[in-house]
Amino acid sequence: MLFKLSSKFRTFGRQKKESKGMEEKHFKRTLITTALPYANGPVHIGHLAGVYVPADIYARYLRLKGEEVLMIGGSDEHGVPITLRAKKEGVTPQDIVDRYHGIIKKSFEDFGITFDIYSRTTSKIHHDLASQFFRTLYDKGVFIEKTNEQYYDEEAKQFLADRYITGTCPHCHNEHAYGDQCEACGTSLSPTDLINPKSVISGSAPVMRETKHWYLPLDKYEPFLRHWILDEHKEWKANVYGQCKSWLDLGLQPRAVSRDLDWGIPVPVEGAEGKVLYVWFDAPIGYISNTKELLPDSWEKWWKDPESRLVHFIGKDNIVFHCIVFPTMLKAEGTYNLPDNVPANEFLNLEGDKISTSRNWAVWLNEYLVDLPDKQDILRYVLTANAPETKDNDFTWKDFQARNNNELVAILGNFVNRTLVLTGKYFKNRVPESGEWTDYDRETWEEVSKVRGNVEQLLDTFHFRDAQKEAMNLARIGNKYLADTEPWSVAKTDLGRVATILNISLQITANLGIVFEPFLPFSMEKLNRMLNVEALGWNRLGDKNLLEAGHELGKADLLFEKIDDEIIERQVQKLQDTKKANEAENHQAKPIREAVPFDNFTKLDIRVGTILECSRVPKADKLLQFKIDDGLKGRTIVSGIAQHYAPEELVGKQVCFIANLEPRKLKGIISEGMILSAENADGSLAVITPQKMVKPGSEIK
Ligand code: B3M
Ligand code: ZN
Repeated sequence: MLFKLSSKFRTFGRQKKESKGMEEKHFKRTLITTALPYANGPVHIGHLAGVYVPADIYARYLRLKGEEVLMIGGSDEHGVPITLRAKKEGVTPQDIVDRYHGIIKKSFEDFGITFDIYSRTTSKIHHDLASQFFRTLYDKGVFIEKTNEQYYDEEAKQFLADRYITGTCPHCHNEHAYGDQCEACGTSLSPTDLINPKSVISGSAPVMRETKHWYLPLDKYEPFLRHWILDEHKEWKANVYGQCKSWLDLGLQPRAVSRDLDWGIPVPVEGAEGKVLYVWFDAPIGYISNTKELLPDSWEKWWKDPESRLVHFIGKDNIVFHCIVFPTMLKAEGTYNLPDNVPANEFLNLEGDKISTSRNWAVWLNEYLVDLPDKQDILRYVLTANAPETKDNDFTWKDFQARNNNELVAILGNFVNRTLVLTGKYFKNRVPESGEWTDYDRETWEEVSKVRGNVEQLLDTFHFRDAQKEAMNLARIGNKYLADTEPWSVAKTDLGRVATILNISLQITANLGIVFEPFLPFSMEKLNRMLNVEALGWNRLGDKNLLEAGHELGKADLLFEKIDDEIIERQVQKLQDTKKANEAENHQAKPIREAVPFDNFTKLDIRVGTILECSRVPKADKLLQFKIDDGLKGRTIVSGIAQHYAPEELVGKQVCFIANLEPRKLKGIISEGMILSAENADGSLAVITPQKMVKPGSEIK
């Protein structure tokens, strides 16, 4: 492949000015890596939108063009969050990663993410390679060794990683802040900032103790990084370039690449017992290990040959590690290529809120496919149409429905369907022979033939949403062509002309099958079956003779179906239930009201009574009517608890009631008092009963 840097700059703002004088680079092959998700939970739409769908579109596009491509993925199985989760569940970290690695891998397969390998960082190949990588840098004298003081749990006899310490946030006084961050106010913290620090393991107050670690001296590499990124990679996305620039402008500090932890890759030097490589040191090496696992004999050419191009797909929170830390490691090692591009995305929110694993605020990929089976492409489409490429974006179920119904069904599906149905009707399902083209036909084809260049330019510069829009534009051109030429009316007088119109429409349809393959692989496979063709390569995109006259088509079927309100409402309800459950969990008791004199209390006559009868009040869905044995002549009370109890549940139970409230008329019934109940966080009510049976009429004091 000939990859011309200068040609990409022509259209895109910032790069354009600064492209002068830059050399053209020639690459033979592209190595695509995707961030390794932590194996401590399933993957959700945020992962898919930010990393895996764009990477997959890109990989499929390059493969369709016949280029040499590898797409490398895997699970990140080290790090503190995994050990914390294991501890919480009372299982081993290995149990956790085994469980989620399987779930994550399957979700990616189900969504058609075409990894050449999806492996894991607990593999032996990875442990060996990461260990060797550290040792090479160590032997070269790259690291600084430093001893400093860190929190230590004397009961558990171990040093505490930042996440293993909780305490009060010095900024907002949230009592459950972590040693690295307060999730209530979002401030980054270090463990020593916490007021009243506590160990998550034993609950005891940690003490300071000396410990030795190895540091990567990022500061020494700053001049190299400044030049390599700020001068040589001005074509990087503005959000990525900008974040790198602000890190560099703040000045880089040495970063510890080891941790005191018993889960991870042991630090391979003497005197490092109980220490492992920091997860962010080993994880990116996972890209290399997984390539090596896939291609034991030829992996090096993908990583070291200057004609191999490295592209990292990641989310914005990983930018510093992929643009600054990992390149420094690679540079220090000395034999590897540096990334050519890092097209990081911003974040996807869900219905206006930040996606969160711990709050269960997400659309989980495995659950999506249970609720909406076979609808992978719709999600791929919506996530690309709404991709957080330049800023955070929001996923809503309403938008999901609208994009399916108004775009996939009404534009793409509709054009394909009309074309195939008309061909079935007028030409027995065979591609009709085209007659002479009119000026309008030629104009239409001119529009069609622009699509390829536009899509390519957008994909080459990682503008996936616009590229997909441009692909959809081809279906729009098709719809307009059918609407303008009206083959159904022309059929009454000139079947020869209809043949030309449908030939052109079918060629557009076959072109759609090519241009949409990277975006909607499942549906395009279906379309190819309907056209009775094998997948056509990218290089034929724009060809007006993809389908030969006389070629018999397959069976026409709907490419996409409308999604009803009901299905969307169910998904929205699911999220509302989550929100309610979260609110109930976070519910804080209301503050106590103003103090009252003791007399005010003694004025109230609160008694215990036994329920003799209970029935619903007609035409009042909240009210129950009670007959209560109050130890005297008995009384009637009406109470608004019908949504929380069935009448028969309560008969025979004892309740507490205010006996001297002035009687009130409710729905025509005189209520002589009020039954006491407690309101739960979720709004449900529980009537108050004495802890043991007492004589009806007993006073509450
Ligand atoms: N596991 C963090 C994340 O999932 C981390 C990425 C590693 S990429 C080498 O966001
Ligand atoms: Zn705080």
